[in-house]
Amino acid sequence: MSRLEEAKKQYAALGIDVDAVIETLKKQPVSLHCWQGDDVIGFDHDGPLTGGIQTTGNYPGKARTPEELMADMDMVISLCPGMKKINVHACYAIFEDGFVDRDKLEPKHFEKWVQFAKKHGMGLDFNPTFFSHPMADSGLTLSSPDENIRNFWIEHGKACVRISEYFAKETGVPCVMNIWTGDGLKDIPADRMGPRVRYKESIEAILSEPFDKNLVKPCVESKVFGIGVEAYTVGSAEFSLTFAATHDGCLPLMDNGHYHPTEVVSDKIPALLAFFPEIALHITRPIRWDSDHVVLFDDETREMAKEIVRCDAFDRVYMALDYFDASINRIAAWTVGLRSWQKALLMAMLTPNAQLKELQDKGNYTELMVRSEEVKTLPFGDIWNYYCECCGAPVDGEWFAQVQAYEKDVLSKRA
Ligand code: RNT
Ligand code: ZN
Repeated sequence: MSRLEEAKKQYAALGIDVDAVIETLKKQPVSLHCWQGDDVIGFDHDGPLTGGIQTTGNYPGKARTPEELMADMDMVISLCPGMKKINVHACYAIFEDGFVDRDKLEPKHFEKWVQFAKKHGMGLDFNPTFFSHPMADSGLTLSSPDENIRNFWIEHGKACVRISEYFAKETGVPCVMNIWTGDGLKDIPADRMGPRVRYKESIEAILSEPFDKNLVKPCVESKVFGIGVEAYTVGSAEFSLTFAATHDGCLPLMDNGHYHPTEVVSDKIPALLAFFPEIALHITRPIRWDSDHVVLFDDETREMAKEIVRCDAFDRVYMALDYFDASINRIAAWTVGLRSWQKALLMAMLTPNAQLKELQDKGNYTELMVRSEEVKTLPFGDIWNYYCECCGAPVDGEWFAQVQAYEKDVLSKRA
């Protein structure tokens, strides 16, 4: 018996049909963020990354043009199993007939992204970019006390709603449009509520732009703090969650880098699913602060995946990656993160969840611990390799050589 057959047999003994798992998993879209390829810069400005987020490192080979970025994404897509979507930020607009500012963006500025998504048969997600722009220099955008600034960003948000709907219509896949701003203050505020009320009204103004709720899925992403915004974040967890809960069609988006260090998003997923029809995730790896490190196959990543699977919520959770590491080969960073999330999902599905739940419900906590521990050493690696093969993706041990060759032939030539 081959290793694969032996492994399948072991899972079958636990009531798990490996082939059925693979058939299901390979149809679940994971949104691949375009911003790992160029350190969250984009194509619409020359200035630095702002908004309380930062990339560190200057590993050679970052993408400088849409063509380079898309070529790099082609590579990542080919190296990872599973279905993908492409996640684009508004600052990645491509101007072929002249620059326009963010409040004037149109679908045509993203036509190349649509072509790229269509080439791969994928959907697109979208994000207004409320940072890295002169109108964001005060640190406040949608919550600014300056009406001109607020209106500029509201117009940007509305333009993004229209672009999101265009994405959905073109690709035939709903577009998740995530609203995140770095709005906040470095030091103790004298007014915590004023900015939040303005933020609320601004998001409401953006969402007053007409759109089809089946095509565009607006989200609000919360955050606990940012660099230079240590004392106060306008879009806190309570703000964002309550906004989503009180605005029909708006989803909460949890980024697992955006909570206090002992909080875990794995525990928040089922809490939100008890109330919201749909939720969205940014999957990242926090270290001490919102560090946006590359996702690994670590305990909390696995726990988050488990909750999606155990809650039977693939059709209710929009999964997107969000990290940016400029200190290592960016293609490898992207690939490790996406493969890790795929591993976590596969392992979650290769867990006898129904049996473990029954042990919990019967109060059989001793056996629950024993069985949960035994699952950890099942021959997961054989099934992972099989899943990669089924998806036409390289197995572990085979893909990195391709990245090294690409670095030598392509990335190292980018001055
Ligand atoms: C920042 C948020 C946000 C960004 C992207 C680029 O802390 O996580 O989602 O990472 O919009
Ligand atoms: Zn995020």
